[in-house]
Amino acid sequence: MATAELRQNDGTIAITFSNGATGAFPFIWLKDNDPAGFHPQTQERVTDLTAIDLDVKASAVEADDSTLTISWDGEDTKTVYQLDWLAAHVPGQYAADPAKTGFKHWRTDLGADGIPRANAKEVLESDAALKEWLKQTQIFGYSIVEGLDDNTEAGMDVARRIGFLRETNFGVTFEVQSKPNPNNLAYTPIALPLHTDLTNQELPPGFQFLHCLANEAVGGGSLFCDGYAIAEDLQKEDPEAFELLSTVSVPFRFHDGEVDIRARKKVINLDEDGTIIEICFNAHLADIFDLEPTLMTRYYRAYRKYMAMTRSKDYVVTLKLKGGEMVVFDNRRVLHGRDAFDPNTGFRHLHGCYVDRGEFESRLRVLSR
Ligand code: AKG
Repeated sequence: MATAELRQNDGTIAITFSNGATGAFPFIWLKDNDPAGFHPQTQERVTDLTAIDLDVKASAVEADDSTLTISWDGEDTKTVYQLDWLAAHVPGQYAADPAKTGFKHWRTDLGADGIPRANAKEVLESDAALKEWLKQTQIFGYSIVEGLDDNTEAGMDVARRIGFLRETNFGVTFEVQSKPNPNNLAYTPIALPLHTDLTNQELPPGFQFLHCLANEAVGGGSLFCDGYAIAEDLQKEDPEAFELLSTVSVPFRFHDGEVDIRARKKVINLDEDGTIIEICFNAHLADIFDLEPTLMTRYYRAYRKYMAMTRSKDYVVTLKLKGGEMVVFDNRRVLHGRDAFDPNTGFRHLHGCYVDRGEFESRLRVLSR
């Protein structure tokens, strides 16, 4: 049986739930979350917060096995809350989120053999397989789907199992192959050092899908590293470099005959708790740095250090994708690159698309219902 105590001095109701857990619920929060204030069909909040007095006061409270009933000062109506719902939303504690799987930061200890793998047919046909694959991809930041049919729709169909595709100036899907008149270094045969894509975008795409249709040329191996693991190690080894990369933004730009897309980004992005939540690193898209000279020199040292770490054998996992395999990775965490290849020795063709983190996480939540 839960117990509830009215605390007029700090404007809260203190609840001790039947399992011993406790929580303090501010009056204004309780009013804002009155169950009657949510649309019965859409579950969206329809309460108008400005219609509630900021100093609203509860005058009495009563708990039984499953509900908490509040009487409000100066009002005739009472509000009834489910205790289970209150227990799941204790202020100061993040509500459980099935999309937040946690991350395993990896270095070369994981190796190419340690990359999570999934079968395309299973992911297409089974929600359980889809969920497990998404979880592993989220935890490690990358995975390989194998057994794809030999056509450009096959990988995109797997991506659409998650959600809609993120369109960019390169299209809804894109062909990574050596092309005449390329507008992007990916469409040449030259080596691409480790990078995250489209750091010049206001919101760089979340998950990237590269379906290998052919990889017959000499060269063309793939490289990956965990940008979070590198940032974590940098923080320990070189706090000044970490501080600069996580507080100073620099300009990124992509421009061709059609577009001129620019954004300022920090290389290492943290949430309000200091947890690493995003890496933006792309030497090809880095625009002309415009920092004040003293800061510029310090920044270059930090930026170059992160770059050097992305080249270190301590972090880089290499593999050569085979036809029928698709690598999937969190583009805002895992850096990718490739070795140069010789297009005269064979055909190389990857078909790509993106799905943003929001769609990915939403699918994980819906599959966890
Ligand atoms: C990209 O499309 O951003 C690439 O880095 C291409 C990767 C590859 O060709 O393996």
